[in-house]
Amino acid sequence: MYTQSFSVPDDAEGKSTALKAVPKPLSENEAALQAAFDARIAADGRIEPRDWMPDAYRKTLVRQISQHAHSEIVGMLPEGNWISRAPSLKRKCILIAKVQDEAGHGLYLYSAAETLGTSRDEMLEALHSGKAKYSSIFNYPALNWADMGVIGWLVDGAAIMNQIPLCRCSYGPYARAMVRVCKEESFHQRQGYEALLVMMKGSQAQRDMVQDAVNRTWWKCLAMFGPSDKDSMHSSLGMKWGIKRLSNDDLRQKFIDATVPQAEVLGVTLPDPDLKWNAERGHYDHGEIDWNEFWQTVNGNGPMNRERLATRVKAHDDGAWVRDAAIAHAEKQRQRALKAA
Ligand code: FAQ
Repeated sequence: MYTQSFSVPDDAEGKSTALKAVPKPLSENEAALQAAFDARIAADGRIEPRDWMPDAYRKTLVRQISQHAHSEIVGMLPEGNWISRAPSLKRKCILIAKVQDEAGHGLYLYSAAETLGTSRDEMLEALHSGKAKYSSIFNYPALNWADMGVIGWLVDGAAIMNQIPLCRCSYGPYARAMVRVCKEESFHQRQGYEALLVMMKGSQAQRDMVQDAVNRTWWKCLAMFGPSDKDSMHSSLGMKWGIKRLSNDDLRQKFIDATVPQAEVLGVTLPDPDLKWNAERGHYDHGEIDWNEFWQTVNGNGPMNRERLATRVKAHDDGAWVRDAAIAHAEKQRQRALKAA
């Protein structure tokens, strides 16, 4: 349903514009480095960890990649809760594999952020103290088994739509991590859709469960793409630097256009009375997202924010012995290697 063949025009607006504001005058050497950076970005080249980069570019990447990593590992929690209640061995195996994949995505992303000079401990401390953000979608409860299918279909579907353009992000380690993540997310999306197709062929109670999960999740998924373009404070620099390739609203629209026909095949109703095909625009029109609720959730006051953070902190604390053991093992191996040398 979603593929990595999606491409972004090479003449994306504003991409070749050089950095506008520089806080203090640059030395001759810094000016040359800045010019080389600007030229690389303008030519759609990749920036690698050892390359010089402006502080603001580094900071933006650390912010976005670490938030993305946090979303992957907090995103394990709603599905992790359902592993013990999966309705069959097959569904349990699939769910375990999916949740494990999300941990792997977190790992690739933390590693990508580490290449920018931020330690894993610093990032986790920011998450656990509530300073760092993670995707709003994971602050809502998963109430029935159909939520597992809907998370795959809609949440992973929205995540892929946002992540495919990131495969062409200007920062090499982030772009490369995204290629693998998107391949795995594609499996996640398909398994969710397939689980829902099976439920929709089952009893009326199963169909009602699917519709209920769709009703609760649809609007939250649309909000995953972030505030509308006029309120998105980071978009213009993100686009200029080739980190973001498409705007929040454009990605949201692409997701809606791709998802409506899938909902029709599935036989569910998307809970938006204003959702209508607009032949003139060549897109679906849709209703307004409740931005007040979105910001409440982003700022820590959604239905599950406190519980998700408490569970994450407990998991981290409970895992201290594993980290200690891994460090002790690595030290033992280092000593052995030293002795043998
Ligand atoms: N939730 O100026 P913008 C997944 C914040 S992965 C919370 O538009 P930007 C896999 C934003 O950070 C899902 N906060 O910001 C999975 C900023 O706050 P700050 C995660 C949000 O960066 C599936 C402020 O609002 N994906 O689901 C949200 O240009 C199933 C202003 O926003 C990524 O992270 C939100 N929804 O655009 C796992 C993709 N939206 O930092 C398990 C990478 C915005 O100033 C199960 N990230 N904010 O404090 C991005 O593409 C971008 O960062 C955006 C936001 C598009 C999310």
